[in-house]
Amino acid sequence: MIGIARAHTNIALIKYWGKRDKKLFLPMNSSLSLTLDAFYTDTKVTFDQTLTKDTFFLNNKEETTEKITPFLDLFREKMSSPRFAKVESLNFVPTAAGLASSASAFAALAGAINQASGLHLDTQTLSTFARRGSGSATRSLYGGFVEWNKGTDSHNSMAIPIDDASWDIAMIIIVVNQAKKTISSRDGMALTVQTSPFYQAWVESAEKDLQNIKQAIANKDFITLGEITEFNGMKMHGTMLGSNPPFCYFEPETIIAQQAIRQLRAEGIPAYMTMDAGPNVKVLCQTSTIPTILSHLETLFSKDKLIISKVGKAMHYLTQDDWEQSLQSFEDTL
Ligand code: 2P0
Repeated sequence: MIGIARAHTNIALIKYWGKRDKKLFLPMNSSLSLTLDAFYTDTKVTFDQTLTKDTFFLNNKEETTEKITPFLDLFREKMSSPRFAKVESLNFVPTAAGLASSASAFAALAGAINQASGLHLDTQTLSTFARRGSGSATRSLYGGFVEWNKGTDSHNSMAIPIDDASWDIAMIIIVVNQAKKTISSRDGMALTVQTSPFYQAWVESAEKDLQNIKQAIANKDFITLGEITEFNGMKMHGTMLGSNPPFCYFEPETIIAQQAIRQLRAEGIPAYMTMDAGPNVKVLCQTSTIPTILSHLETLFSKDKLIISKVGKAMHYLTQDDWEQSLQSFEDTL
């Protein structure tokens, strides 16, 4: 009863910001993301009848199972002979990237449990389980452009693969600050839903953005894709400025990065930005323009603050040999 899976992280182009059901992780609006190749989590799950409790090792270090055990329970409810599990995870999302890893973490965990349990859930059903660990994990079950349809209930609030994004799409992450954020996205979105007078307008506008971005993807229209991405991300941050008390994730260097992207566009380079619950700036661009964009950004940021990612694949299962290799490459990065 062993399962091993890899899932990549994702960056939302149409953001998820607000829950209509906190327990079931049902979102207020549907969202859409790009799965990234550069950042992923490998997870091995072993159900073992000799264990007397769950255990969890993250990057070879034992951690609390307070988030893992309730997640395992969702699957154990369906298993004919539920057992405790040993969970081992290797996070290839460098702390230096300043990116949250909960999306790849819960998508990989869902995959590994699925294989170890023998439940053989299909990928869409699995995405509804990943959602219960962290909303953004819903989208990390698939590669390329992925929609998280908000659905009407817990069974159909799920991921839908939209396009494999194999048309010159890439992302550059500008690392402004890698420190842990002071307001978690979970708390930030809850405060926004409760207090921001802009929130209802956000929900309505995000649904329109989603329809428009899906059309742009269908047309492989990079400019429209980028314009909607930037418009949607900025609106999400606008709802936070209208919260009570107001809050903002931008830092001075966030603004410098934003100005650099606008400057690139003024020079005719198509590059568009999006920011999440933190100060880092993610630049949606075309693979072919990466050298030009980098040479401009390197005048403002050191090279180690600029991380390039191509498009990532769907969650997939790994062999024991793959796992040994992951352990080795993790050791090598230390
Ligand atoms: C997103 N974010 O769509 C949005 C945009 C951050 C800003 O999903 O409470 O860690 O675990 O469901 O998924 C980050 O929030 O929150 C997030 P929970 P999650 O990517």
